[in-house]
Amino acid sequence: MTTLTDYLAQHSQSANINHVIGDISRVAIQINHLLRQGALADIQGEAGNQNVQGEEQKKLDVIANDLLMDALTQNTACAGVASEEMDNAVAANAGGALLALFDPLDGSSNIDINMPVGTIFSILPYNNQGHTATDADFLQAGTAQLAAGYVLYGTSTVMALTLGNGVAMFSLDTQSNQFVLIQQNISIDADTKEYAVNASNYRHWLPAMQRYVDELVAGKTGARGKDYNMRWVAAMVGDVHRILCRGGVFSYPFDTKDPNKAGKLRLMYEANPMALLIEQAGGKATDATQRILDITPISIHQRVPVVLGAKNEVDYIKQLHEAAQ
Ligand code: AFP
Repeated sequence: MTTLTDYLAQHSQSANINHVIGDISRVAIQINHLLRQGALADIQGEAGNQNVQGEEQKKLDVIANDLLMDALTQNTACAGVASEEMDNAVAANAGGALLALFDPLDGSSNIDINMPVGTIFSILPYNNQGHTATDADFLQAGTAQLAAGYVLYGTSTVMALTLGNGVAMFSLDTQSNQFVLIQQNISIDADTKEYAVNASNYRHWLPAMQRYVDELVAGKTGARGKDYNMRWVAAMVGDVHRILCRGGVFSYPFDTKDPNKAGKLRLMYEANPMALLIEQAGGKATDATQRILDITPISIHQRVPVVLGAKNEVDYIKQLHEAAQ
């Protein structure tokens, strides 16, 4: 049996990264416990306030955020912490070598209906050691990430982790309260017959995305010549996990619903960590035309269209978008 601690000791060169991932895993175990208690732990329902994105916060969004913030701001390796739920990054230990970013509870509309939710995290180097970290220190492209992953609270609780050299998966052993390695060197097939997209936004998409989904819906009778299946978890963690397990393509594409938003998902603590995991498993992650990991961020809460998963399918979507330009 290889625990997460054993795996980090064997595969990571950095005690700082191990320290941060260790704290994230301990908080994930606490969040898991609260989720399993459900209504009995008074974690369901609205918190009664909005986050910086103007979204209603759920009680568990706030609780999960506070638990991660408390742990990571006290972590000596962390110079700063940024979260979906906080307007600005929070400075931690100026001597720290790392910055941590997270979405404490992805898919929070799933909490009250007993569906999967997750925690997403990204770890960046801190290049200004000795000084108090600010938002500007976080504005590094996804290629700079030193580690990234998620914890999926599903039928079992699973962590997917990359240290930039492949993807490993760990399952939470609720007897010993430890994450235990279940799979390494995860690899996504280049082709797929399964896609994930919220088709209720169809009328707001670009013609290239509409054409792509039209072709999938046409199945054997259309240009792609094969039938496709569709799945939508409404928590990106769940959809990305399915892709790491059995392949597929996921998109939250550009839409014109709100002209101020380039897409729904957040670059720095949703798209970037997922893009690193997907690439490390042999897949691709783009905004439809450009590699997600190459995007230079201009704000910690910036949004980005996302197309990720099976390499050939992501390339095909890119071709359709480029042909339409
Ligand atoms: P939250 O950030 O509110 O938890 O939303 C989850 C999410 O950002 C992403 O995880 C899902 O893929 C997507 O939203 C679901 O969005 P729809 O509401 O369009 O189904």
